[in-house]
Amino acid sequence: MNFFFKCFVLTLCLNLIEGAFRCDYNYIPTSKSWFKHHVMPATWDDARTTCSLEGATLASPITEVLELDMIEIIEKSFTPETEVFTGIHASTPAGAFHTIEGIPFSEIPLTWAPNQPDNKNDKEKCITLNGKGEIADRSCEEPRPFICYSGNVKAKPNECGNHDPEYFLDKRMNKCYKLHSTPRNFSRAFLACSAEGGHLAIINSDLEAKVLIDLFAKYPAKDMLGNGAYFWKEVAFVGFYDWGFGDWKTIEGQPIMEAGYAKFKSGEPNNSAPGEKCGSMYRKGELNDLWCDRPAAFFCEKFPNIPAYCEVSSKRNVTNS
Ligand SMILES: *[C@@H]1O[C@H](CO)[C@@H](O)[C@H](O)[C@H]1NC(C)=O
Ligand SMILES: *[C@@H]1O[C@H](CO)[C@@H](O)[C@H](O)[C@H]1NC(C)=O
Ligand SMILES: *[C@@H]1O[C@H](CO)[C@@H](O)[C@H](O)[C@H]1NC(C)=O
Ligand SMILES: [Ca+2]
Ligand SMILES: [Ca+2]
Ligand SMILES: [Ca+2]
Repeated sequence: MNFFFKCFVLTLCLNLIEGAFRCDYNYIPTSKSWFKHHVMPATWDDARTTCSLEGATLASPITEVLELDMIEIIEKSFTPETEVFTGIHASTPAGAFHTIEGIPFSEIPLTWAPNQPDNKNDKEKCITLNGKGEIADRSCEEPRPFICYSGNVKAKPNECGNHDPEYFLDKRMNKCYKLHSTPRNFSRAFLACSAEGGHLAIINSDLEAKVLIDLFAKYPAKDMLGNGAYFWKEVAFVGFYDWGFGDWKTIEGQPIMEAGYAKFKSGEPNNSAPGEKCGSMYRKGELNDLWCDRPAAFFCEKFPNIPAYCEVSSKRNVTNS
């Protein structure tokens, strides 16, 4: 009788998904986090923005494991002396030093570099970390390399390959689109779309113009936050600009006529003072020239599978007895 109650010991080897994130990030098992180092130096605000648009956060050494991972990345990718921006800053109206996640400085175990902090010229509101594990207070405006980080995300990406509910897959074009209703100037709009794995939308057909018109209609002016005197809500940047004197080409250098859509509103382009060189679209789909340095809403376009998503799995033994 005992025989039937004898235990079976069965060891199964299971592949468990530990997490998934965009493939341009590397997974480091010690902190169970995803990292990407940006070699091109940027101001602190641009670094913070870039990480955020990539769906991540400007990395701060908030725990010892995270700090060790950051140090290793700095040593491998830069030099031990290189200082990267961390997410620790005092550049907001709130003043006191804290991480982007809101963790106060006093709760993070850190070692200052020699002679730091000195708040030189009362202008050093951002904290850097070097490959020796030392931090320093530095100007937020002086460009530096930086590291973006994401904790372990297990949720499956949406059909546009990210976790941004504002991106939607248009079945007619088989492309993903987003209207950014937080205004940016043209260069920052360009940056935002590429950080998301796409580009400023290039209108290649009447049908694609219709897709953008429909999307614009979902964002009535009254629902867009911001003072109308600074943020004109009837137009949004798209991917073309004036490469010379009225040489309207897409951001990829193709004349807009050849790209497939060149319907300017009557009276446009009018090169309104002090000069308009950047491409935008009115709510009804007609094109317009717009001031590059003034913030406006903007359209991004991307392939659903870019950036690619990578899964990491670990082997675990499950014992049944
Ligand atoms: C010229 O274009 C600007 C926007 O780009 C617009 O505000 C202005 O009304 C236009 N002027 C005329 C005369 O159409
Ligand atoms: C665009 O905006 C950023 C900050 O958001 C600013 O640093 C940059 O100088 C602006 N560019 C232009 C051409 O105005
Ligand atoms: C699982 O079992 C195999 C074979 O018995 C062993 O080699 C491996 O180290 C085990 N892995 C874990 C995570 O326990
Ligand atoms: Ca300093
Ligand atoms: Ca297109
Ligand atoms: Ca104009």
